[in-house]
Amino acid sequence: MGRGCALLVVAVLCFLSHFEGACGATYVVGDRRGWTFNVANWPDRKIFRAGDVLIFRYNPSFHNVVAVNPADYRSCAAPRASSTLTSGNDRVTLKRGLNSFICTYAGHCQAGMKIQVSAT
Ligand SMILES: [Cu+2]
Repeated sequence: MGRGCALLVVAVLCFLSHFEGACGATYVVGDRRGWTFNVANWPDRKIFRAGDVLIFRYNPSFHNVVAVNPADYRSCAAPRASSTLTSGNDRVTLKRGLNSFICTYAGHCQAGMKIQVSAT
């Protein structure tokens, strides 16, 4: 099979199954500022797809990343059992639908350290 055909097959697989990692775009949350306060509007006017990867860059001494449901996103709360990302350079693959993340350090989410991304 020729190279062009192989590329087409990959493209079709991506389209059909949102192949994790193989095809998705990668975004650094907050761009140069990284994962920090007032980042909540960073997703505006961007188009995200399931399988795209978000990279959260931050100082792990002061911040973290917790995936939450939409209600907890609005109220800036996270269930105690939530798994918390703490590496300072965390990669998260988006799933279809709403993907919501907050920092659970006191007051940070309320200060806009939260993002909600809708992936198609
Ligand atoms: Cu924080």
